[in-house]
Amino acid sequence: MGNRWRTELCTGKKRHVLHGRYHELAPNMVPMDYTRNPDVKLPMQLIVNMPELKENPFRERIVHSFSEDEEGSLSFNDFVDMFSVLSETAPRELKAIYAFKIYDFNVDNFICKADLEQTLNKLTKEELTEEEVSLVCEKVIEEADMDGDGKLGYSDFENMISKAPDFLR
Ligand SMILES: [Ca+2]
Ligand SMILES: [Ca+2]
Repeated sequence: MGNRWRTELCTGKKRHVLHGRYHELAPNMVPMDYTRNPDVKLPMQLIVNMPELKENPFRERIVHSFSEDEEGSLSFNDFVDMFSVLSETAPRELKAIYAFKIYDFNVDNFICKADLEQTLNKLTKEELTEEEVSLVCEKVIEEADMDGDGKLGYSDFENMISKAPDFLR
């Protein structure tokens, strides 16, 4: 993702507050002076324990979606991106792009039945039986899969969330 929306969504004061919080997570690693844009990344484990994420069943997927490495660690800019997209004022389209990344568990740019099953299991805290989950996911794919390849590409996904906006929360 480019920097355009980053600077639009998160400037000045907000960015300063986020820097304070980023610093707080690892005072020994994160310098207070960020004018030289130091090459610092904080491990996912520190970030998923923040109050905003701690209770979120998708916390690890969320952090991963904003990370540029395999481990899910976040630079300060990644961190700012994450809070910008999570904020209520983020554009819907941006939220949709990241929701797609978050639900794409095996990172193949499609949401297939297995991705949906993992999503649903997290959302329902495994209150449904395996069979029920399987049925619901089949149904969702059947209804949203516009090009009939049996899985959801991004445009199928957009179509699905326009009917079931809950997927964006
Ligand atoms: Ca996938
Ligand atoms: Ca499809």
